[in-house]
Amino acid sequence: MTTEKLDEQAREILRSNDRGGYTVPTSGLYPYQWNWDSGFAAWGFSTYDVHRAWFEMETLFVGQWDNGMVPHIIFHRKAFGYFPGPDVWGVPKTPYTSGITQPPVATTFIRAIYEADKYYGRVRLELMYSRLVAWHRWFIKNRLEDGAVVVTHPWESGRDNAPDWDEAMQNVDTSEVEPYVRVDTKHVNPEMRPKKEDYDRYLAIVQFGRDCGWDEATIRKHGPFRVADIGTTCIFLRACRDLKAIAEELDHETDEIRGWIKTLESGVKGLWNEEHGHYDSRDVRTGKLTNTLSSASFLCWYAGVNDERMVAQLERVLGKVEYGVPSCDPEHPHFNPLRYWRGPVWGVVNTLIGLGLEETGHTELAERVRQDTRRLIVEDGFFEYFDPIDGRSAGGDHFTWTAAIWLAWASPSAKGRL
Ligand code: 9WN
Repeated sequence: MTTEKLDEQAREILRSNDRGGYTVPTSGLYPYQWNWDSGFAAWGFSTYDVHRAWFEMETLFVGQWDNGMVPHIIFHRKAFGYFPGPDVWGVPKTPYTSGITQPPVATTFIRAIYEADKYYGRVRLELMYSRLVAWHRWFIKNRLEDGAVVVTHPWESGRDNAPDWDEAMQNVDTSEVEPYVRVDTKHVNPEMRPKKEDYDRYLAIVQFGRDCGWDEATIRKHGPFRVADIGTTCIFLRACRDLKAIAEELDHETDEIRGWIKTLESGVKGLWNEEHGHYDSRDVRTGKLTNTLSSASFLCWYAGVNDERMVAQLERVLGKVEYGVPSCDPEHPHFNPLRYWRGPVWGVVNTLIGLGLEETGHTELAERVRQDTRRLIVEDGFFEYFDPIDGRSAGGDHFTWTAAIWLAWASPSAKGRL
C-alpha cells in the first residue's frame, strides 16, 4: 500500500474513533477516553487538524480532579463492553472517572501542538498551563520517593502486566475481591491478555483505593502496591522539561520546575540496577529492584538522560528480535512474545524511545526503531501491539495511538520529531 493510502487510513481511524471531542483507543475493547492514549491522539490530530488536537487535550482535562490529578480514564458517557466501569471505581464526580492516573505525556504533546499552532494557540496554551502545573504538583506532592515516581496500580504505568510488577503483585491480598466478570477476553484472544490472577489483584487494588476514598495519604502509607516506575519517572522528567519550556514561552516563573527537574534527574539515577547494568523499577514497600529490563528502561534518552551504558543493552535486545523494541528483554525468564506487556512491541513506546535516541544523537538506533515500527504497521495494520519475533499483530485493531504515531512519526511522510 502506498504511503498516501496508509496516511489516509490512519486519519480515517482517528475520525472513526472520535466520539465528539475525545477519541476512544479502539471501539469495543476500550470505549472511553484514556489519558496517555489521548496525548498521542492529539499529536496525531495536530498533523492535519490542530483545533481537533487542542480539543482532545481540553476534554481530557475536563476530568481533572480538584487536587490536580488527571485520571487514567474519563467516562464521559455510558458505554458498554469495558470492565471495570465507573460503578467499580466509585468516584463521585461528573464526568465519572477512574481513581488513578497514567504517564503524563500530555505536557509534551501540548507543547508540540502549540509549536504547530503558534499564532492562534497561545491563549489555549495559557489556559492549559495552570492545569498542567496542578497535575505536575500533584505528582510531586503525592508520588515522589527518592526522586522517582511511584505508581500505585500497574494500570498507572500504562504497562499493565509487565514482569516488572510480578514480585510486588505477589503481596497483593485478593481474598476480599468482590465477584466480577471480565469482558476484555470477549474482544481479544485471552492468550494476549493478562491472566485471571492478575485481574484479581488489579481489582483488589482498585477496591483498596475506593474504600479509602482515593485518599493519597492513606494509599502512600498502606497501599497494597507501590512501585517507583522507571517508565513514568522518565516520562514525567521529560514532561517537566517541556513544562519549563512552556513556562518560558509564556513568561512564567520557572524556579519551581527547575527544582523538580533536578530531583527527578537524581530519581532516575537512583533506579540504576548496578548488578544487571540497566535502569529498573523499585518496589518501595520492600526496597527491592525488579531486576527486569523492559522497554521503559530505554526511555532514559527521552528523559534527556544520555546514558551510553544503555546503548549496548539496546543493541543486545535488538539483536534478539526481528522487530524492536520488545516490551520485555527476550532473555528474561518471563518473556512472552504475545502476552500483554510481557514481550510484544508497542508502537507508542517505540516512538518515545526513537524520539529520545534521535534527540541525543543516536541516529542509527533511532532509525532502526522507526523502520521496525513502520514495517510492522505496513505489514499488519494499525494494531494495538505486535509480536517482536514474527511480527504477528495482536490486541485491538484500528487502534488510535498506532494511527497517531504513524502520522506524526512512523510514516515516511511524517515530521518524525516533536
Ligand atoms: C487499563 C487503553 C489502555 C492503555 C494501556 C493498556 C490498556 C487498560 C486495560 O489499554 O490498559 O488501563 O484495560 O487493559 O495497557 O496502556 O492506555 O489503550
